[in-house]
Amino acid sequence: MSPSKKTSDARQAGPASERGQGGELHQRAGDGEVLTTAHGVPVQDDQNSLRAGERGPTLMSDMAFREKIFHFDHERIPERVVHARGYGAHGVFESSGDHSDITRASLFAEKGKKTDVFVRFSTVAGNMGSFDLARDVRGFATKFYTDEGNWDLVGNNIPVFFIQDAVKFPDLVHAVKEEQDRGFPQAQSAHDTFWDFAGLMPESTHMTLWQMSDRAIPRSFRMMEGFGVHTFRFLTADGTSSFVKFHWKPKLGLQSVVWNEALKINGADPDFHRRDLYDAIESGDHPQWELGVQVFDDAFADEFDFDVLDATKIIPEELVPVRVLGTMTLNRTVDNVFSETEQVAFMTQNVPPGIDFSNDPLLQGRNFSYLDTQLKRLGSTNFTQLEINAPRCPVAHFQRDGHMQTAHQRGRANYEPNSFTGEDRGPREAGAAGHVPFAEEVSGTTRRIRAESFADHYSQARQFWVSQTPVEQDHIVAAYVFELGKCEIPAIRTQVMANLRNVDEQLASRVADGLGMELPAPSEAAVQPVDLDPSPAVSILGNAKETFEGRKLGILVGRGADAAQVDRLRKAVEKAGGMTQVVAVAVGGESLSDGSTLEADHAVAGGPSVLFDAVAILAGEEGGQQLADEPAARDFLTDAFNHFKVVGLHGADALLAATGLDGKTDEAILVLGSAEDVTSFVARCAGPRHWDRDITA
Ligand code: HDD
Repeated sequence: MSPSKKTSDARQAGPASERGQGGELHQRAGDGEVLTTAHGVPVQDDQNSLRAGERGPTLMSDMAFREKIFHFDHERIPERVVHARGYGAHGVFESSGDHSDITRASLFAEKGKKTDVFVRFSTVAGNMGSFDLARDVRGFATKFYTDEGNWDLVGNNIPVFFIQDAVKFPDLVHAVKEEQDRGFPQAQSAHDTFWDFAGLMPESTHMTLWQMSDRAIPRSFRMMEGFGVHTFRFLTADGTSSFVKFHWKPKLGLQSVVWNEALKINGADPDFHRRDLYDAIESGDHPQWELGVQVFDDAFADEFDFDVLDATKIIPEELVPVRVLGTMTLNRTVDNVFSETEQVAFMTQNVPPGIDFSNDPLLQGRNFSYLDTQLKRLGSTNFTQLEINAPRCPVAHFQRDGHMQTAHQRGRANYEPNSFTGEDRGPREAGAAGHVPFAEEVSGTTRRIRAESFADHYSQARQFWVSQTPVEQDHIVAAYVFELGKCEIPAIRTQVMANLRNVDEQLASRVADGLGMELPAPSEAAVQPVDLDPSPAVSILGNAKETFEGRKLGILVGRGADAAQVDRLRKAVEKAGGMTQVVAVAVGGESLSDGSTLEADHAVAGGPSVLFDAVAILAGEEGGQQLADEPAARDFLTDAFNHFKVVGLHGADALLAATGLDGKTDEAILVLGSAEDVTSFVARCAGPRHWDRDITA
């Protein structure tokens, strides 16, 4: 036996799927046919506890009952202090080439090289049982099981952060979570304490613009970008270093919902994002992202307008384009949410050889924090042995014992150096083959200080604002109005508005108008903001992809709807890479023109149009009036209209009249009478929402 094997943890080899197949490592319900206790003793009767006499007390000798309740009483572990609500999936990363010119990280060594991954998406502020479509940042954490150890890229869907120094993280999180004296609001930043903190911390202004944009209400995890946020380092085999910023780009492009829609989705389907990911993967529609890096050197860092160690700043892609390193595909849902998604432990400090840290003070603080939190959550230093966290390469060390030790660490020596040989010797350090940190010269006086180069808090916020399309700007204004409108203390609004005046006068006055307040004087800026060139890459709508791939059409059918047309629609959407669901007045289905009955996926009362990217309403002979008489069907159309969606209609005159929308047709409200109509409708669905629609009239 090799030394490394001898001292290895038990569960190192092969992907989880292979390891699980023998059944030795994890139990599945159904592995055995007989119900047993945790100790394997067959259970006689699981319906009745053991009692003395028919109506007498339960007996302490009923160990099966005692054990069952004991385990149940201890099922919960602490939820994550942030990012508590998350959803995970397995997948694979495939390198697009040999990237050894910039990093020796083995996963990027050759074209086609595959590395298993596990991804957990999350909201930040809400508790585990909160809803998916909160206005919030989304976590995008990826564990790469590389052949030189696990790499955790623990990022967000927004490329900047609220604070520059990790010492402020507990304050930020306390401010955004439920207020301590009342226990609400849940899963939202729209309350006094968050905006109080944000207003008093001008460095958060840039991120609040992103947070007020549609980035914070994504249509799907599959349709959002991810960012490593910080500047990291890459190191080549000869020790040459460059700075990098990580980017995930979804193959499906970026899509968001509108705010009124988000509010309604949270009621209609609080699990909207997790269901979407689950359904997509289970149906074989595996989402993909390209992983890329912006690579730059010290010379660029020195001449860039901002400090590359400041996590409240981006480096515009127009200045440093993203170099693609490979593609990630998520192709497998979890077997058990607790075992995998809940117990997965991401830590920024997990990097393999070839990847290293910069001195970003936020990153440095994170590297300290994540290990701590795993012990708190998972309860043992041996959390690395859980299948979801265990590396899939040899593991060999002299760390021993601890709660829930599952590895049988063999051999005699449990220390080094030692003079044993063979099986008793244990592993030795790797030297240059190990994780060699970047050799950086460090000097300076010990001080608690924020560098001057971190002082400009507004210029990039302004750059973000001017890089948005007018529609996106409208949404940002509306979001500030909504959020600040929820603050009860006027002085808090005033402070935020004073900061916004340093971002853009038009933005500030539009928000002030919306709030019905006077504009305060601008706050004093440590550094006067400057006008930077716009960065079109940060706009969602400006970069929209013309496709219906991965999206969903809701078909509301009325009694006697044209069966052939329903069929055509479903086929055309499928061909376009999308999916369809049928909605009817009753979930049992609806009778169609050919006498057949079409089963529905939703009754219209439970399947509102907010669940779909576009809708078609095929009313049919008797269905026109039937739908017009049904309040939920009227909402179905009205909401689709108000959310700027593409709508296809046939035989829906009575419904249009009942909703007051007759006479309000526009280019995104299409008639679905013929086969050709179906083709043009599905083509239009691939385009943008009809933002020009006048929903106020
Ligand atoms: Fe963090 C979780 C992302 C700053 C401390 N963070 C957590 C998760 C993500 C991020 C995606 C969830 C991981 C999962 O799904 O399990 N965090 C970020 C980003 C940050 C950031 C992109 C800034 C660029 N975080 C940050 C700071 C600190 C933390 C400055 C503390 C100093 N974060 C934590 C934590 C969490 C966490 C308390 C809670 C649960 C966990 O780690 O595993 O340690």
